[in-house]
Amino acid sequence: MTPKPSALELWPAAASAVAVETDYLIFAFTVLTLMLTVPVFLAITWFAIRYRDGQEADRGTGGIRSNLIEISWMLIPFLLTLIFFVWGARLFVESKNPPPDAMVIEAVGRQWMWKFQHPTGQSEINDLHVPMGQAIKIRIISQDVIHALYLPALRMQVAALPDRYTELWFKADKAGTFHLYCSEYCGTDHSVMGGAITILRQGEYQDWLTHSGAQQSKVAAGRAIYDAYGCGGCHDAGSPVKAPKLAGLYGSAVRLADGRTITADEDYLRDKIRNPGGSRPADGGRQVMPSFAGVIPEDDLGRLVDYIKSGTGETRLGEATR
Ligand code: HEC
Ligand SMILES: [Cu+2]
Repeated sequence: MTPKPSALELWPAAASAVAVETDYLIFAFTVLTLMLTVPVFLAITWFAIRYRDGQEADRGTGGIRSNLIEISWMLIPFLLTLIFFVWGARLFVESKNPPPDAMVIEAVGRQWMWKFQHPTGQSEINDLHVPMGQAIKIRIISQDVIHALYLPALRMQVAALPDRYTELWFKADKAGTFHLYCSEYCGTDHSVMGGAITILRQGEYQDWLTHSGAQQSKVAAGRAIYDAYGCGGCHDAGSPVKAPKLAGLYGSAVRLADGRTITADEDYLRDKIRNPGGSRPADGGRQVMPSFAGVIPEDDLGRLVDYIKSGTGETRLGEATR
């Protein structure tokens, strides 16, 4: 149920406070730019006519020489444009910093579709349903080439990169169905890679979740993948392989063999699963872990990472020898 493309959509609907503010910013900046350039163009045109070759006109300087004028024509436009720097920077920083309680939706882009997964396990393709009035963070990755998730009604866009998570967040305040696009040329069917984002009222979102058949919980889904690929054979307690334990790994500081210390974030977990020979932990023991690059599909990899992340809490991640 993709919304009909209505004419040119130069000014699409705005479905969040940030979207409305972005519009104000662009509008105000356009007006300022016009105020600063139109007089210059008019003056150029007027002078070109008035003082053209052969025209009898007084070409003397008029004797006006004022520092006040010189300084103010530079200082006033400078201060005016500085307002937009501060305003724009504030919006930018805000758009890069999701509130910690944001609901996380996973998105995987691939040729040529978007796959979304809700925190409760439901997933959908090319359609995205979100609740209104709640901060939502979309964590994005690509399974192949570079894509970009573009949500015009929220004035938000972010690249989906292979091998690296990016994110985008918003708080919608207007119910409705709006466009969702891939805005990075990504191959033959790029033009049809997209769908619709539907913003629902809280109750409706709960209904939607129920009707979309709550699948197994995300953690359970991750556990199933962990079992399917035999991770526990090395990482669980009692395994003969002295593989590092994964419980509590997420968010902890890992000392690497090359002396650096990094925080085990999502990218690190993902990298280790795909390329265990890469950044090696100092106390990893013998490197016998096989690479799972190209073996575990991207959405399963996301679930696996989530499972390891959850290991700080309630789940029974392999407690192992280290
Ligand atoms: C054959 C044994 C084996 C299997 C199977 C295995 N691993 Fe490993 N894993 C290891 C070893 C050994 C290390 C330490 C690697 C090093 O020192 O670089 C490791 C390291 C890791 C790390 C980094 C740990 C740290 O402390 O920095 C993660 C994350 C990880 N494995 C996840 C997985 C997942 C998920 C699976 C299943 C898809 C898996 N492993 C399957 C042996 C294994
Ligand atoms: Cu694409």
